[in-house]
Amino acid sequence: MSPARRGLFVTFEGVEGSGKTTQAELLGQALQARDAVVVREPGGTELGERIREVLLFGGMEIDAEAEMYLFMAARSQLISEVIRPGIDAGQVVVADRYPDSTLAYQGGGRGLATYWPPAFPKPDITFLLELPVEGGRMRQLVAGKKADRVESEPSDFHDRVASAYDRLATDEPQRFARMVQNACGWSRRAPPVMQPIGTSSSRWCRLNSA
Ligand code: Z5A
Repeated sequence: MSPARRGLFVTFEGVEGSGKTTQAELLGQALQARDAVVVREPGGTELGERIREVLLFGGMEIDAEAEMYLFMAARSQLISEVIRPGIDAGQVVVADRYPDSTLAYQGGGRGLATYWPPAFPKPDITFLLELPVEGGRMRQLVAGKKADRVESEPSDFHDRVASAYDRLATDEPQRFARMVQNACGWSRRAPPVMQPIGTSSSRWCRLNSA
């Protein structure tokens, strides 16, 4: 992280259809006064958009390691063209997916040994939209969205992706804000509450506070 850094870097993560694009755009609009820039992955640059086309809709077999490095190559270009200059210029940069996606999909989903390259800046905050896998898939069906190459993977792949996200958020609670959806919209998942002994009606607590 450069010492000249003045902006804010926010990322959205989650399984397909969880609402990342919707929320990233809404946040970008709400922060227009801070000259917010919203980017998506893979994509956001000419090179990145071409890699996106190859990775998601190219219709070819792609080796799992090659896939991982293509996602990283698109990201590297996005960082150098948009993310780092934006942060250094004091902008709010909002990214719809970032390296956590590679850790979850290629690491968790495909079982590859992957990593966060040290040169890739860390976000100030990462919103993890925790919608069940089936819920996200249903939304995509309702919206009539054509499944891309990764979305077409079987449901156990997407379950492993969701588990990997869970581990990532557990490992870095300072960076991740885990968001759950209820009738009123998205809200932050409350941390586990430690109840003082004696205030609980459970048998275990009553026995232990006696
Ligand atoms: N991938 C990877 O494997 N490794 C990587 O490193 C990276 C990506 C970066 C492309 O991602 C694929 O690449 C993706 C992961 C993989 N494949 N999968 N799975 P993408 O970001 O382009 O696509 P996506 O994440 O799978 O799906 P998406 O279409 O972008 O979904 P989303 O952004 O999470 O949701 P959305 O577009 O905002 O909303 C989906 C629908 O739900 C839409 O019709 C909305 O109107 C609706 N919606 C949104 N919010 C709500 C609420 N609150 N209530 C009801 N309906 C809602």
